[in-house]
Amino acid sequence: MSDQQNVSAQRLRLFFALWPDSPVRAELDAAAEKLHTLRGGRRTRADTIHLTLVFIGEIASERLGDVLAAAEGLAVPKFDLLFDHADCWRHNRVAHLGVSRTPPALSELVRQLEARLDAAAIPFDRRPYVPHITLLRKADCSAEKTNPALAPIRWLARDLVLVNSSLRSGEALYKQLGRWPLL
Ligand code: 2AM
Repeated sequence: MSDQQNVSAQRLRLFFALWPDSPVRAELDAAAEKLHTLRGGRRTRADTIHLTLVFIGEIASERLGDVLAAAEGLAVPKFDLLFDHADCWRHNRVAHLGVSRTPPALSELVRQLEARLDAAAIPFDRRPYVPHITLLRKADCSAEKTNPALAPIRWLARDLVLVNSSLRSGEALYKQLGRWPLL
């Protein structure tokens, strides 16, 4: 196979996300530690904690330019997120933080991204959007364990990122390929 064919055969695994700054990351990681004490499982590494906006998944590398273009010039203001509770999904054993109130600007951001991806014929995961931050996988989500009370964590979302995820030695490796400020 020629180099050119080799490059064009490459696949990426992409998603749009919000990435916390370090003070918020530290708060989220402290919540993960507390949850881990209760539910065990595998903690999300602090530097990979994020909030997914739209999951695109596997896509040919030639389409990267179209994905980057989809995030240009979005008309969404900065917004506040308040992660005010922990929960555990039994179907996939994911322990996470959630919001009681989804800010309209977050819904609008996801809506605009999805519309842009649709317009560019880029497939993505269309499950209804449930904002959550995964902190533990393979957690013990049995009902007799009560979720710990957590001090609400405030996160001011200022920008979004496009991330490529790959596996290296069994560990998720996330690389940011683009960053766009909110208004
Ligand atoms: P999760 O934390 O609930 O698994 C990278 O995999 C990110 O994309 C994770 O935050 C993951 O959410 C999210 N994601 C959304 N849909 C996904 C899918 N169909 N497959 C894998 N990850 C998905």
